[in-house]
Amino acid sequence: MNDTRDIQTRQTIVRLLSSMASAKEISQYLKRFSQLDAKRFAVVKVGGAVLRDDLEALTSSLAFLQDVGLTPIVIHGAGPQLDEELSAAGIVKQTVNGLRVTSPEALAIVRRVFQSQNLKLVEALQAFDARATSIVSGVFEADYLDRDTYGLVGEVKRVNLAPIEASLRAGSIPVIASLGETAGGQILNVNADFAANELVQKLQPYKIVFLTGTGGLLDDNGRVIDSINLSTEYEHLMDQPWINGGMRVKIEQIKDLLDKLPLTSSVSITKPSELAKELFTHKGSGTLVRR
Ligand code: X2W
Repeated sequence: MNDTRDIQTRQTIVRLLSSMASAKEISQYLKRFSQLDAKRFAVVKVGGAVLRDDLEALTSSLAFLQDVGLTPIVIHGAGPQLDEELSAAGIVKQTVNGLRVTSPEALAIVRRVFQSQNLKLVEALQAFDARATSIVSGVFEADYLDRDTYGLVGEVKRVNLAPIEASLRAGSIPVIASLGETAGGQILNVNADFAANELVQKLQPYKIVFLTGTGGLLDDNGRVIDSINLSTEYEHLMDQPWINGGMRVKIEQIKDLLDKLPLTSSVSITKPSELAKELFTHKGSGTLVRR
């Protein structure tokens, strides 16, 4: 890190410290995170909408973590970008249970878009003087989910950590696209939340953060819900008419995920500009999901 950047970083830290919480509070978290095995710190899932609308905040928040000696593992989607590019190519969108039916001609576009979105984030991080490694293959071994229904869509069967571990050893942020590959070498389109869940189950990280455009789960007035406790509130929440389709799927997935994680792990949903606040303050930000 050069001197100017060093000073800028310190200034950023001081600004964050004074605006978010006491220095004592932040140091406590920093110490706890630093003591964890690098693989166990955090998995951050970035939705395609965040890459499109909030790249700068995302990049600076991730680079900040690296500045304080932490390396998050990033996995991203590209949903809105895929909608746009596929539609420009005249391919009509069809989804079943929230998953994109993917034909061979759509898959060619899916691969290209995933690669370009992945590079966009990696290059943005590097432009910020952060070290980041592009990983677009070799992590998710997959099988056809149901070829008749979905076409070239994958279900993750095995997660290969080798490329991620190599990146972490070099202190570089692994930036992973959610493409899968069959044993026979066929590339498949995998939903990024599903891929993130498989990755998290394998890594068992301390923090799991979903970065979304909404910055959390929203109540019926469109306000972010601070926290939900799934062991007591799940049934009640799912009965609410204002829980829409996308949110319903997300809550179901998070419940399923939390059941497979140690009690010390937590899942939260927030926006990129509040990532540091979420990680380093008692109050956190966005929606904390507990069980
Ligand atoms: C998703 C992959 C992208 C994704 C799709 O084609 O849209 C399937 O549906 P977000 O931005 O995280 O939603 N794949 C099979 O999940 O991106």
